[in-house]
Amino acid sequence: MKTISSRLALLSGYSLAAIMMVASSLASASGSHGDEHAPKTSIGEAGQKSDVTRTIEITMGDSYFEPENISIKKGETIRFVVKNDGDFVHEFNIGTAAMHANHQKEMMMMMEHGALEADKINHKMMKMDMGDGKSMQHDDPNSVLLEPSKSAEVIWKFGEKTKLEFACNVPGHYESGMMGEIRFN
Ligand SMILES: [Cu+2]
Repeated sequence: MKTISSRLALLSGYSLAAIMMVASSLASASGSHGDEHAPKTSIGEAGQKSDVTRTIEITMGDSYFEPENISIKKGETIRFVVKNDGDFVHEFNIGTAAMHANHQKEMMMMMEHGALEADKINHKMMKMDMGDGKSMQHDDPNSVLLEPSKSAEVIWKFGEKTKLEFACNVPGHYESGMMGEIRFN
């Protein structure tokens, strides 16, 4: 649901996210890193077009997903057709809560480096070598990052029953409610 309060929450989300970043880095320094390095098989894998059994349309707004939650079966290959109907950049990302938390830190860095702005993606900067042979480019098969009015597909094969979420990890958005449960049934 698009409400005035969710928009306000989004606008203040950037400074809030900065504070939360500090809090989470302190927490991870003293605690465990969770399952951020868990094998991909725990969340599933990139799916093949020929295995798709169902299409789920996902609409992203400022700052919500429609539908709010989704239900899938283990082993199912789903084609997600994701559309950004909002005025800001949004992400659709399949993962565990720990993976999302980790990715939020990366996205905060992208924003600090100017690779990601509130309403646009700086594609040139995304491709830049970060010094370790890696770039900030988003080409992971479990996610898509979209500018306003853009749409894209994610084909994903789910594995065994796990606790999964779909989420937007643009700074401030997850906290504003841009996450939903992926329920296995
Ligand atoms: Cu978002």
